[in-house]
This record gives sequence, structure tokens and C-alpha cells, in this order.
Amino acid sequence: MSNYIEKVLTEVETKNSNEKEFIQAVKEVLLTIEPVVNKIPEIEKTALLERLTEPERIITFRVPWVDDNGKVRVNRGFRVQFNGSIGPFKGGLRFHPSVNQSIMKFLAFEQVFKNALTSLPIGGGKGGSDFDPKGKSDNEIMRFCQSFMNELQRHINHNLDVPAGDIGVGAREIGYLFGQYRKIKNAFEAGVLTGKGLEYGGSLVRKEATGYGLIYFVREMLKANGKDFKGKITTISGSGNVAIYAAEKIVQYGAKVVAMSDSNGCIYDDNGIDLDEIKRLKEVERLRIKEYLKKHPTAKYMENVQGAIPAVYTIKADIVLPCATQNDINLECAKMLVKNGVFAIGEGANMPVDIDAINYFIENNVLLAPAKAANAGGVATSALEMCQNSMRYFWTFEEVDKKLENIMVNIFKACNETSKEYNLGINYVACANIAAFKKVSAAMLAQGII
Ligand code: NDP
Ligand code: 2IT
Repeated sequence: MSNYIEKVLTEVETKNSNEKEFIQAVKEVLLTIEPVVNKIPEIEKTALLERLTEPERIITFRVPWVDDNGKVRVNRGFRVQFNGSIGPFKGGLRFHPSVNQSIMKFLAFEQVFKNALTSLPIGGGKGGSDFDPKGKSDNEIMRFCQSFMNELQRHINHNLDVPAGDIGVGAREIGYLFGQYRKIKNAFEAGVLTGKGLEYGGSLVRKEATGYGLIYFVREMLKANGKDFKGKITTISGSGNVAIYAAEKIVQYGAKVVAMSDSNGCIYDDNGIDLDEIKRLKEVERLRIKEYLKKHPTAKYMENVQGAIPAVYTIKADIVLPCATQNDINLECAKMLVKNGVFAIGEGANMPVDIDAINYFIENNVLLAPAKAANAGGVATSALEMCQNSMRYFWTFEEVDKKLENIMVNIFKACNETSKEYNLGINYVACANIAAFKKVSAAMLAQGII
């Protein structure tokens, strides 16, 4: 490691010592971009890495709301505007009890690189709250979203910062957030949020985009390595937005999905998962995945055990798609997957595989599609939604899907070319980081010390 990179990493660790996810995300990037940093002396001269690892702005705020029993509750809201050198800050909102500043900063930092890879003009940001949507009534969700927007509206607009969904934030929440923004501003500014409903400025394919995009990227990665999806046994962690549409697309390409999960456990269905039933359970009824067995009594349910490998990763599979949350796959889990014959991993979630597990997969010739590249289809389609909002027009499903597919093919091409240029083999993690860093660093250098 160069002295400069080592110095910056030590500083980041010292300054953010209680932010382990953020440090992990920074480390993963800084440990891979050395060949570029060494080539361009201005990077060190302008303290570019120090600037790159410090958010432009972090906003935290109080979110008070009243529950159905009349009790006042208070949550903490965040928006991290990490790097706006390529375009307006762009990234999702996460509502989950685990949300804290470290998780917000790691997600916003990753978003900077991911958004650069899309080739569209979007900077990186992220936000959310430690609010837990589980078990809340529809009215409670609405009141929370309204209170959250009462503050957030001061810090966003279509030229400044454009939030969207993430864990716990889907079409319902975006609807309530947009309604409150519109009421406060007294204007219909469609491009301020993405993931909107189709009736009021949403884009076709946005719902499917992250999952479909993941599979388009993995398809290209497999093709480049002489492999394909036909007949491949696939397991997917999560059963939310990303997981569902990744499952839909990979099945269209001839793979068989035998397991999906939620935070409690996983279902295993040898006949192939009934995706319509998953959509009903998760998108409509908002129930636990265990309920799948009511309609499919021959399927199995495996409960997660605290501290053990999540049940879904104990199942034998050729292709594994982690689409739930960060640090789902550690070294022990990676060893089990390799022993069970996995040959490809597609990161639908953000940072689902930790650094030791990434290295283990690469050493064992497992093809790993890195999150910043492989799940960029969601935010890319958000940028297409912004584009349609600016034009006050819309594209058909086929038009948006084709654009998404081209974007994912081009992201893989950029990774593959980087692999050849820097002799990185199948280390697509390093390839994606380098390709993204080249663009972000060039934009930052051009704009001076800011
Ligand atoms: P959803 O809220 O729709 O679904 C999340 C899924 O992951 C649920 O099945 C949930 O289970 C599970 N999950 C969440 N947290 C945990 C946890 N701590 N442990 C175990 N399981 C968990 O979110 P998305 O599908 O939108 O997001 C999934 C991942 O993809 C996240 O990492 C997100 O950052 C990433 N992502 C999302 C994009 C998007 O466009 N939505 C774009 C790019 C990346 P349960 O219901 O039990 O909590
Ligand atoms: O992690 C992500 O890329 C997202 N949650 C989607 C962000 C967006 O702005 O669509």
C-alpha cells in the first residue's frame, strides 16, 4: 500500500473510529485504487482522497410523530450528501431500526462510485431513519413520512438532492413523502423524488430495475467467462424489491430459484419458488416469508439462528444472489458456499459480502459481481425517471428496459476493460472501484479545491 493511501486510511479510521461500516466501505475502495493514485500526482497534491472520504454535508434531524394510541414517538432522520461533483446528490432512503450515521455514510460513499458507473449525471447521497416500519399501520407510516419530509424538504430539490427508496421505503412511502413535499412547496416538482407511482410521474421499469439490472450484469459476467444461467440452481437472500425482480429475471433466463428469505429465516422449495405467491405475501399483504408454506406445504422453512450463518446460505447452489442487507456473507459463510459448489455471486444488496469473504471468493475463482456495478440499475433507472420528469414525457416499458440493459452491459464493459488494462483477472471489485474512481477524481480535480 502506498504511504499516501495508508496515511488517509489511518486518518479515516481515527476520525470515524465508531463507524465500522463506513470504515469498511472506505477500506475496500482505497485498497483497490492504488494504480490510479500512483499515476496522477495531483491526487495527493490536492488531498483528493481526504476530500473524497469526507461527506460534503451531513444533516441529522428530529422526526416526531404520533402513533395510533396517541403516544408521541421520536426518531432520528439523516441525509448524507456525500459527493456532488458529477451531478445532484442521488440515493435512497432507508427506514430500518439499525440505521445510524455509520450505515448512512457507508451507503452514501458507495453511492458516489455506483452513480459514476451508470454514466449518468448523478452525485452520491443517502438518507433514512431508525424508524421501524414493521407492525406499523398505514396511517402511522403516513404520519411518519410527513414528519420526515417536514424537515427533509429544506435540503432537497431536483437540482440539489433527489432521494428514492431503499430498505423499508417503497412506492407507498415515496407517495406519502411526495405528497407532503408538494403540499409544503405548493408546486408539482416531479423530479425531486424517484420511485414514484406511475400515475404521478414515476417511470416504468423503476420497480423492476435493480433486480433486472443485477441479472443483466451477471449475464454479461457469465458470458465473458464462458458460462450461462441455463438450469442453474439459485438461492436469493431477501424477499424485498431487489430480491423479487432478480428472481423474476433470472428465471426468464432459465435458472431455477429454490430459496428466498427474510430476516427471520428462509423457505426452500425444490419445485422452484412460486414468485406470484412471494409478491402477494411481501408486496401486498406484508407478511413473513414463513407464510409461504400455507400454500406450498411441501416447501421447507428454516429459521435463522442468532450468530450462525443465515439459513439461506446453507443451501447448495450454483449462483447466489445476496439481496437483503450489508455484511450478510462473512468468511465462514463464503467457505460453506464454495464447499457447496457456488460459481457466481451477484451482489444485489449494498456491501453484502465482507472484505475477507470477497478475497476468499476471488482466490477460489468464484465470479463476484460487485454491488457498486451490479445493483446500479436501480439508481440508473431513477436517473431515467428524472430525465422523463424534466421532459414532462414518458417512455414505454420496452424503451426504459432497453436503456437499462444497455447501461448494465456498458458497466460490465467498463469493468472488463479495466481488468485488461490493470491486469486484474476476475477481480471485478477492483475493476468497478477503479473505473468509478477515475471518473469521480477527474471531476473533482477539474472543479478545484472545494
Ligand atoms: P426491501 O425493504 O424491499 O427488502 C429488504 C429485504 O431484506 C427484506 O426481505 C428484509 O427482510 C431483508 N432484510 C433487511 N434487513 C435485514 C437484516 N438486517 N437481516 C436480514 N434480512 C434483512 O429493500 P430492497 O429490496 O430495496 O433492498 C435490499 C438491498 O438492496 C439493500 O441492501 C439495499 O440497500 C439494496 N439496494 C436497493 C436498491 C433499490 O432500488 N431498492 C438499489 C440498489 C441496492 P425483513 O422484511 O424481515 O426485514
Ligand atoms: O442503493 C441504491 O442504489 C438505491 N437504493 C437506489 C437509489 C436511487 O436513487 O434510486
